[in-house]
Amino acid sequence: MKKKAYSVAIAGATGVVGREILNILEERDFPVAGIRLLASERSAGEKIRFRGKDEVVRLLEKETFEGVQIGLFSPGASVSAVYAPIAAKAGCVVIDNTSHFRMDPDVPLVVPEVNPGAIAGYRKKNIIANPNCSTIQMVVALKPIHDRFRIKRIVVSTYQSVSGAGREAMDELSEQVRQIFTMRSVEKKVFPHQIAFNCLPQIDVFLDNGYTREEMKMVDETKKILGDDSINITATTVRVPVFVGHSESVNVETEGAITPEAVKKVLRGAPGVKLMDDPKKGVYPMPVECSGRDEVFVGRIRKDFSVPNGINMWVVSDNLRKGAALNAVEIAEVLAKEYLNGRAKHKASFRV
Ligand code: NAP
Ligand code: 3JN
Repeated sequence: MKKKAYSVAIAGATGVVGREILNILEERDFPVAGIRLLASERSAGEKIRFRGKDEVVRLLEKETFEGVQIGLFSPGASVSAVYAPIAAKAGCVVIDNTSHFRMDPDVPLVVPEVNPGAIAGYRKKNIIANPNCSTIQMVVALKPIHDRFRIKRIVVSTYQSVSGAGREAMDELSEQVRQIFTMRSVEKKVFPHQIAFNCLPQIDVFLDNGYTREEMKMVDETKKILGDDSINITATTVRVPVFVGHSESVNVETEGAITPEAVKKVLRGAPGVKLMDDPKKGVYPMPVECSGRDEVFVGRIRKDFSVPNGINMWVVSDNLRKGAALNAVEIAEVLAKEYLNGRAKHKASFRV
């Protein structure tokens, strides 16, 4: 039987997340009947290649979503706040990569390996939220551990690459390295301090409680995705001079007795997880090896001797793929297969 195909819009198509979404739609042969690439007036008129054809980037406007069935959004939180409801009202199911709708009780926050059933809740607002990249990779690794040993407390520290902050942040790291090697003064536009050869213990703005917004996103989103408000979580998020791939040191304390061997056994067959754990042979996950890959890599699994039931581990994933674009496309795949198949409000009204 021929696969049903969908008209798809990408809002923020020229950004690092938008471009990765296009790559992944092609790679996974997502059934696209027609594609609409949307951005601001800065990029309108540019061309981006999709499936061997140059597609013109159009201005994101209120009228853009007529006849669109699935909208993959990454134009920034304030832009999604305005345009996602407009698209949703026009009958388009929006999968939004920004933080704007994540904690809305009427919007599901989904990682397909963890809570695919939550997708059904999209019907309330026609919007599904994609979690923050640091949250996604952590919950993919922790869900099987929570199911088996029941997590009481999580202490996480992140080492986040500059691509998490977008196109201009990547350019800033390259430029600062060049400036330093050519003895010029370092210019800063995106990050509050020099990022080249440095680590910044600040991602996003500081809140009144002393944490950054990125840290509180990890706390709040993890509870919502795991459906468990009782887990105690504390996070420290740090920007490091790596281009792609976020790393996390994750400490968990569990109700049930836990050993490194039992954790490895649980993670070995877990969806979306790849064990990379032979430290004496120098085998553990690192961003240079994990970027460009789809899995969440876990290594350095060891006992936390400071508590009766504790484990330490090291979790690495490609923040642009599983942390953003891939997770969004995987949500679209479940949505298309299990919810829209033959039941989308619109028939695809434009074709590539
Ligand atoms: P980026 O590389 O800076 O790209 C931003 C994109 O948004 C560009 O396509 C830009 O278009 C577009 N845009 C900006 N203002 C717009 C407007 N007024 N109307 C229409 N399009 C507009 O950033 P990125 O890394 O792709 O991230 C974009 C957003 O995705 C972030 O702000 C964040 O909310 C979300 N994000 C989520 C995760 C996650 O953890 N899941 C990770 C990274 C990012 P122009 O080319 O016209 O400027
Ligand atoms: O910095 C990172 O590594 C991830 C950043 C994600 C991000 C960047 C700007 C705005 C977000 C996000 O996804 O939470 C947002 C936002 O939508 O608030």
